[in-house]
Amino acid sequence: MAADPSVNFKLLHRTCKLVVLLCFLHITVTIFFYVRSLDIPSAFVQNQQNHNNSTGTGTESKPSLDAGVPVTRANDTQSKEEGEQKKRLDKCPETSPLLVGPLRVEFNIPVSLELIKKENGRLEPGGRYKPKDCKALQKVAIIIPFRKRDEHLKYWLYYLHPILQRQQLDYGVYVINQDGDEIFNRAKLLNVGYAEALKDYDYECFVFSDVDLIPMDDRNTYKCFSQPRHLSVSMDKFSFRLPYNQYFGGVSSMSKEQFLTINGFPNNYWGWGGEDDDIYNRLASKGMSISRPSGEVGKCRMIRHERDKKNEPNPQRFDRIAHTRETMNKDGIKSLSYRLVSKQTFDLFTKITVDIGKP
Ligand code: UDH
Ligand code: NGS
Repeated sequence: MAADPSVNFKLLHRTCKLVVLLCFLHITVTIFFYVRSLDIPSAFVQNQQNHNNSTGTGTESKPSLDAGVPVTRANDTQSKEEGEQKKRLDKCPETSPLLVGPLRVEFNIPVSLELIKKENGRLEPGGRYKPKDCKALQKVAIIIPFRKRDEHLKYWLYYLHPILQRQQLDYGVYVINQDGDEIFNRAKLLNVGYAEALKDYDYECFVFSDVDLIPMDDRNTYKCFSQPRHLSVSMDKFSFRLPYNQYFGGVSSMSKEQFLTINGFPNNYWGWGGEDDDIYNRLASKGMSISRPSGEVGKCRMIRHERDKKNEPNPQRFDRIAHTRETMNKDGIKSLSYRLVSKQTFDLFTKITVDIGKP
């Protein structure tokens, strides 16, 4: 029997209607979910609440910040998370896991500032650094007394920057350059370094280092201890021994508190010698003892050099160190005076040039 064409047509028509309806439903659902995925509803809530506030209905007394909650929550949460991440940064361990121990130190290899910069990509201007994965235990200013020793400074920067970074310190390097050609005064330059570094950052520890001394072991941490620290304890030039028990020259460290307890360093040792003994006397007179690393860890090399011009041995040094106790309260950081000539922020260090006068 032949099928009735009108019945077939009706069936087709119904099927088509159903398909169109399903498509419409599908599109509607898709649009609904798409719109929901946008932030439109929260914006809407915000506007609504703003409106409520402005018309004085209900939430009037609440600050309008409430209104923005849904929109600002994303930012809020983000900044809170960032803040917490900063807060959460754990303290660096007491002993850095990055240390390697004994180091080869030699001064016949060519080094350039470019190379040093390349090898220390994470330094901040002025020779500043802080570890990114943990909170450094101490903020350390490294102070270097300086005049016309650029070649030595290059080696110092070449060796010390990687070491200090492995030691996980929050540090800055300050080269205190004596302006002019008057007689050199190491201790006064160190006082200037202390004062100038504190203008930059809340340093809590100060390492005073000659420019020609390089540690041969990175376990000799350039930080502060419960007692003033002598770091250059076994120098190659002294056959890796201490020249005498009270020796405090070369490289030493002191906390801000320790430094202030002894009224800083003497300002009146012009020329070579004795200023480090005066510092030792100051510490001893305040009942402090000297902390030192072992002879093995405290090994260091000095860059050989001739005596500098205008740094001849100071003939008054013996007399001066005999009277430290009487002079130290008058002469020191409290009575320091100098004229700042310039402050230059280089990639690898901050150079402070000062006129410190003359004897
Ligand atoms: N310094 C300078 N420029 C100078 C003098 C001293 O930068 O003109 C700084 C530098 O950081 C140096 C520190 O002061 O490391 C101590 O000075 P120094 O190296 O002269 O003292 P040191 O006791 O040597 O190390 C003394 C001279 C020994 C000469 C030996 C000749 N064979
Ligand atoms: C002492 C000096 C110190 C000096 C030390 C080492 O005699 O300043 O030798 O000198 N004291 C006096 O002169 C009173 S060095 O061999 O490194 O040139 O640091």
